Amino acid sequence: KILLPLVINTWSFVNSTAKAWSVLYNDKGSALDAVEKGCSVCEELQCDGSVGFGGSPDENGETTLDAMIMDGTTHDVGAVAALRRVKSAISVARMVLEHTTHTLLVGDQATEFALQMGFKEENLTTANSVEIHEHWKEKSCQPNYWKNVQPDPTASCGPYTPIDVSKKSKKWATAQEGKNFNTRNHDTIGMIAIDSQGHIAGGTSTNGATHKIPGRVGDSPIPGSGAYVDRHVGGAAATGDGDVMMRFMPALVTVEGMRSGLSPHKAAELALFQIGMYYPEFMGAIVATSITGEVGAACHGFDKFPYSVANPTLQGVTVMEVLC
Ligand code: SD4
Repeated sequence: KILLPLVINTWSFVNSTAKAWSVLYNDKGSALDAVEKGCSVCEELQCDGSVGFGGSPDENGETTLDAMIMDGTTHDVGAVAALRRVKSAISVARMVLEHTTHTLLVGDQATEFALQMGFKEENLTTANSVEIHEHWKEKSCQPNYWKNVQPDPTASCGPYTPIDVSKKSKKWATAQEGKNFNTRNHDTIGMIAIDSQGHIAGGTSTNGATHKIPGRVGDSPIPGSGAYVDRHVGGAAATGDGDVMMRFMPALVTVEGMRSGLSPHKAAELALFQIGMYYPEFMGAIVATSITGEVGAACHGFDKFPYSVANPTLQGVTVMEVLC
């Protein structure tokens, strides 16, 4: 049974899913447009503080962005990593796809490229990101990402302790409610869209890992890791501990699993299982869809993973959930 057009998206980022759905369904837009516009909504809304500006400050307090967009019809990819001072990471990635023969641009040079393409240079720091960074320094928490560094036993917070919720805005607190995911706040948007002609596209956008070592790039902008689409099979997108997950190319593994006959759910489960054999504690999740619109998801290392889907038989965007 064919259920197209389709959007599937990580977490409960329903505004993004709704935007992508409206591009496909109301505007009869392309899958690429749906992914770009859908993910852009999360960048503007700073979804969960983990997408877009003002979140996940690095050790120096700077927010940098990773994003990718992949066209399943042509197998073309555009991506940016450690993008500085430009807010619209996935749109810059789209420009890399449309206007260059490269796949990935990084750091300050990605910023220069964005400026050439007409994007605005802006400060990505906000009161919220300053607060997260200040809190981290104040409590003399150890850096999260150094090996062989013992946490200071006198520090009142360890590396993975969440920031003091009581001091946060109501909106922030609501966004965290019921969430039992990584306290490091790993909530990338990863989206797959298929238009009614069966053209598939995928994309990701994130501000990465909080307190990361400056220059760190996660899994999200890496094709096969953060997302992967294949016009003959389907697509998958990942979220979670990027440093670990990118060692296993889980989006590619999921798509290849589907190619060999697994359901989207089983294929995603297999991809995460392989990671778990090496890193039993890792936290991550995958959404997947076949090219005909059969969807599934899997997660590892926490309780349950919400994701959202839109297709013609669902009444608008529906949030689904899979147990880890
Ligand atoms: C990263 N994978 O940079 C991203 C963060 C993330 O859900 O997925 N959050 O590691």
